[in-house]
Amino acid sequence: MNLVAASSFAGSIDNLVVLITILIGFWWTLTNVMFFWLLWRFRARPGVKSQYIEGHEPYIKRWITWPHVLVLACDVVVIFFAIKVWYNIKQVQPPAQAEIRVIAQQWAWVFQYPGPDGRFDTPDDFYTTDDLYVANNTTYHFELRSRDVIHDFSVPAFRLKQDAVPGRTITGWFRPTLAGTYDIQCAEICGIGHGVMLGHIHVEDPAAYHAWFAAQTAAATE
Ligand SMILES: [Cu+2]
Repeated sequence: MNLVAASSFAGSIDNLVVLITILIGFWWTLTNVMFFWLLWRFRARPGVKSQYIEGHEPYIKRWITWPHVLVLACDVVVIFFAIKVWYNIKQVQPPAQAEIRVIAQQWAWVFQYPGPDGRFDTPDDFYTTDDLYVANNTTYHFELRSRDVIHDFSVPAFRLKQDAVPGRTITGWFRPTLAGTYDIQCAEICGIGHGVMLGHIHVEDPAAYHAWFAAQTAAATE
């Protein structure tokens, strides 16, 4: 697991996780403190008879109702920020500077590069398997496909996860912001080799990437 934040939207997903952790942490702590304090405060003591309380009385019930309302208010806050992040990542696609096709299959990743003409399925296309090379600070659109069953293209360092569904071409985007090599994993059980369906994404500085790209293109069109 690589916890580096290496894409333009990784930070907003992390912020959402932190927000949820803080809200849940607050209620978890409060609930446990309350629970153990009540256990201690009303423990059995000689000569004190226990009361039978149903909890329907308004002065007792409000101890349930008010926290319940406050928790629901926290839910609304989480939903608001979740929709905002979802919209910015999944509903809006910033203009592409480069494109890549990701083809999942049992049990490997095939990456199709459009070549210098920038178009797929032309003679200058080239491919890599399990290793994806991209240029840093470049907005990529990806086309995600599957050759057989449902897979899931997951790049934890980018906070990117997208199902690949046979028969469909699913588009998405990412923008790497930190050079380095990061894991690609399949995040959908896809058969006996699911656990070894591992790849790597190599985020390179644009100059190094373009040199590599030119070499691949020369090899592809020879
Ligand atoms: Cu898979």
